[in-house]
Amino acid sequence: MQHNMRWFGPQDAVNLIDIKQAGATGIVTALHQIPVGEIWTVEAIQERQNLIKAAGMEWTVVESLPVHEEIKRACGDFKKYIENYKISLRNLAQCGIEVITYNFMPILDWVRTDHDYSNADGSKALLYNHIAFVYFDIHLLKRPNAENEYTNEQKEQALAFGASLSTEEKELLFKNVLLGLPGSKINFTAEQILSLLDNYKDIDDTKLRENLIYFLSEVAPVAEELGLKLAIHPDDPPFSVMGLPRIVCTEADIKKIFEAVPLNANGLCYCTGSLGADPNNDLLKIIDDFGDRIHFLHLRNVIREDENIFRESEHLNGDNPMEAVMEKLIVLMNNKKVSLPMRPDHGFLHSVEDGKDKYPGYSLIGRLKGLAELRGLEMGIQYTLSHN
Ligand code: CS2
Ligand code: MN
Repeated sequence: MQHNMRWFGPQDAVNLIDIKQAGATGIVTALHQIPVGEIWTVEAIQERQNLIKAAGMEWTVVESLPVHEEIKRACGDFKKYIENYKISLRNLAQCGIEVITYNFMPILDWVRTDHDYSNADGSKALLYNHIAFVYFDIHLLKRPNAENEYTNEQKEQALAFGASLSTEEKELLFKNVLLGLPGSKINFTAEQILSLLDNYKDIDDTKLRENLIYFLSEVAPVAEELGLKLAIHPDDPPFSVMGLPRIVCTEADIKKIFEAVPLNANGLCYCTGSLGADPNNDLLKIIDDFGDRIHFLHLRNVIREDENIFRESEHLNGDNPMEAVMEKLIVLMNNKKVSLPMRPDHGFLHSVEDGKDKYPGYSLIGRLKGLAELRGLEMGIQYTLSHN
């Protein structure tokens, strides 16, 4: 397994040297400064690559080469953006970067209602509470139609939840949900999000899937020819939010995507945290069924408190069977004689870094701990397997 950490680039408060000292050999990053849809030039890629090389590591995975909203909606200049995407892929291949992560979630990336959930030891974690989300959707965002999409019980619970919040807590909830895209620190405003949501009013799951398949039928052959591996990130949370279509939530969703464009380059970012938030997803079966198409690993854990709440937990302590996942991944890699890139995904915010300017989920210490634990688990399993 190849050990990586995400770095948001020169604007990241975490330095490359700290990532190196945390034990990572590879960096997962993106050119966040380039507007979505524009071409990543060889010069811009090499500039970032050189920074990483100078710190003694390698840029192993792109996360993400983002997909323009017009591609997701198949409208406007989407054909031009797909051509740009292909050029960026060619440029990345020219620079020797092989794994490209992306997602096909409309408008937002991951959604949490609480970015500062306090664990018993005082460290902080990201949490999603569906009742808080319902309150946000109906009473704070006031999305037209939201009322009709929830059950009476959910609406009552949401009202009671809202009544328990102070004005500041309501503002924080609003801000947490409408966090900008990874690498950006700009939150969406209500006006912005409502107008973006309106763009999706005629796009259901079937249509969004068609648009993804069209995109993949264009870019996956190019990736295949260039020896690149595309890795779609599952939706997080793995269900619809704000009435938006969602198409990468379950094993059945992944199967449809793989069958529609049957090329190895059309692969998965196996994110145990995102998939594991849905108890119906069998993480082990997904490896059994799609092992060949898993090109990148996001290893993290969640605790599903009840049907409404999940929160991020210690990497080896939660509802995901991490030991079994790790063993299966090692067997897969040993059989295929490959070393897949992995990163610990999110980590806790420990007190020592609290108050410092961090991207939520991307503190250094929390991820360092996750990486160290995962490496230890990997080494132990590898040792046991090779001595049996
Ligand atoms: C990441 C995602 O921070 C995270 O949870 O796993 O934001 C991921 O980078 C994107 O969805 C991939 O396109
Ligand atoms: Mn992930």
